Amino acid sequence: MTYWEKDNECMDRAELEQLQLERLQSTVNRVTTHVPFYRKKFKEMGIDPEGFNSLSDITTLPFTTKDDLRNNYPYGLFAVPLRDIVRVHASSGTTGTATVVGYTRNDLATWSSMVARILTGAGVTHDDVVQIAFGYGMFTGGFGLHYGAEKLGASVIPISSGNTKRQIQIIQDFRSTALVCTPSYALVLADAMAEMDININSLSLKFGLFGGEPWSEAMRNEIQDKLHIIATDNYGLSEVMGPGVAGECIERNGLHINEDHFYVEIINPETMAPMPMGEVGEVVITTLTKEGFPVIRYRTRDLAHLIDAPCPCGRTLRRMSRVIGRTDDMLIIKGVNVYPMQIEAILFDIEGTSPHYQIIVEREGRLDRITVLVEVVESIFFDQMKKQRGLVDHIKKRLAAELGIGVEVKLVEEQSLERFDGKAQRVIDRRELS
Ligand code: DLL
Repeated sequence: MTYWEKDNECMDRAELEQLQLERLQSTVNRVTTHVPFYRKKFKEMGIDPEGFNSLSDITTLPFTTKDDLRNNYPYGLFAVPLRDIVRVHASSGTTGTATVVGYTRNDLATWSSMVARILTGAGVTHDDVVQIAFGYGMFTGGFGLHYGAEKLGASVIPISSGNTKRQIQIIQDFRSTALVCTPSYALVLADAMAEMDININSLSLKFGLFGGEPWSEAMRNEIQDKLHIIATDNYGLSEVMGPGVAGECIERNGLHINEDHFYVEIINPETMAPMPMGEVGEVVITTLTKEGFPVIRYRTRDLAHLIDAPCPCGRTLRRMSRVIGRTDDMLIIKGVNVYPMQIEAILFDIEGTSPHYQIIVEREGRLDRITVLVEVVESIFFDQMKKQRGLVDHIKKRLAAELGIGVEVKLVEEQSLERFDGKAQRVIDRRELS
C-alpha cells in the first residue's frame, strides 16, 4: 500500500484554486469569529471577511509574524476552546518566548495525511521500516513524522534523536529501510558507520527523508553516496503545522507543497510585494484547513522560490525550491549579503574537506570578518604545510569568487567541530559581544 490522494494531489489548477478560495474564505471567517487578534486587525484595516472573491484578495490581509505569536503566548491565537485541543507543541524558545501551537483531532488527522503523502512521494510504503531519529517532545519533528508513517502503514521505530551508536545498532538489527532525521545528523551517522568499518551494503537502508534545517545539493550527494540511499528534502514549521507542508518526490527536484491545505506566497521581504514566479523571496504561508491554530500570511523568514513546471511524477501540486537561507541568517559582511548555504555548497564541492564546517563572524573595529573553519581529512591535516596552504588558498579563491568578498579559512582536524543530533548550528556570530 502507498498513500496516494490522487484526487487532491493531481487536481487541475482551476479546480485547486477554487478549493483554495473556498477554504480561504472559511479560514478568514473562522479567525474573524474566534481570534480577537485577527478580528481587531481586520477591523482596523477595514477588511470585510465576507468580501473575498478571488485568491489574489489575500494580499489585502495582514501578515502574521513570530512576534505576534509571542505576544499572544501561550494560547491567545487558538481558534477553538482548549477543550477541543488534543495536542500542543512549541518551538524551542531558545531565542525568546516559545511559540505555542495547538491541534484539534481533525488537525492531527490532516497532519498525518500530509506527512503520509510526503513519505509516499519519497518512496516509502507500508513495507518499510521507518527509523525516526528526530526528537520526540515539544518539537514537531518526531511526532509529526511518526503519525504520518503510521498512517501509511509502515513499521515505525520511534527511537528519537541522539545516541549515535544505538541508532546504528538499530539500523543494523531492525533492518531499517528509511531513515528520518536532519541532514546534518545523517552525515554524523554516516561518519560514525565509516569509523566503525560498517559495510553500508550490508544494511537495508533505501530511503532518507531529511528536513528541519537547510542543506545543499552537494550535501544531498554526499549523503546519498555515503549511505547508498535516495535522500529527499521535506519542509515545514511548527507555526504552520510542523513537517508535512512540502516534500520532494523521488525526482528530487523541488518540494511539492500540499497546496490544498496551505496557500504559499513568495514576497520581497523588504517591500512585501509579491515576487514574480520563479524568483527567490520570503515564503509566506496561510493555512487553509487548520482548526486549532489557523495562521494568516505567516512570514516564515525562509527564502525559496516556486517552480511552475510540471513534475514527471504526475503530482500537480506546485513545488518550492529547497530553502536557500533565512532572511535572518543572511550575514551582511562589508555590505555584501552572504548566506551560509552558499559557503556550504562550495565546501562540499572541494576535494579533501569533510562536510563539517562552522562560520564565525566577528567585528574588528568597524569591519566585519568571516572565518570559515573547515574540517579536513586526516591525510591533509597532517600533511606538509605546503599542501595545506594550497588547499586554504583554493577554498579562499572559490569563496571569494562566489561571495564577492574575502573570507578567512582555517583548516581544523577531523572530528574537532561540534556535532548535533538535531538542527546543526553552523554560524557563530560574535558581533554582539564585541
Ligand atoms: O523544523 C519542522 C520540521 C521537522 C520540518 C522535521 C521537517 C522535518 P521548526 O522547529 O518550527 O519546525 O523549525 C522550522 O526550520 O522555518 C526553516 O527555517 C527550517 N526548516 C525546516 N525544514 C527545512 C528544510 C520544523 N527542509 C524552521 N530545509 C523553518 C530548510 C528547513 N530549512
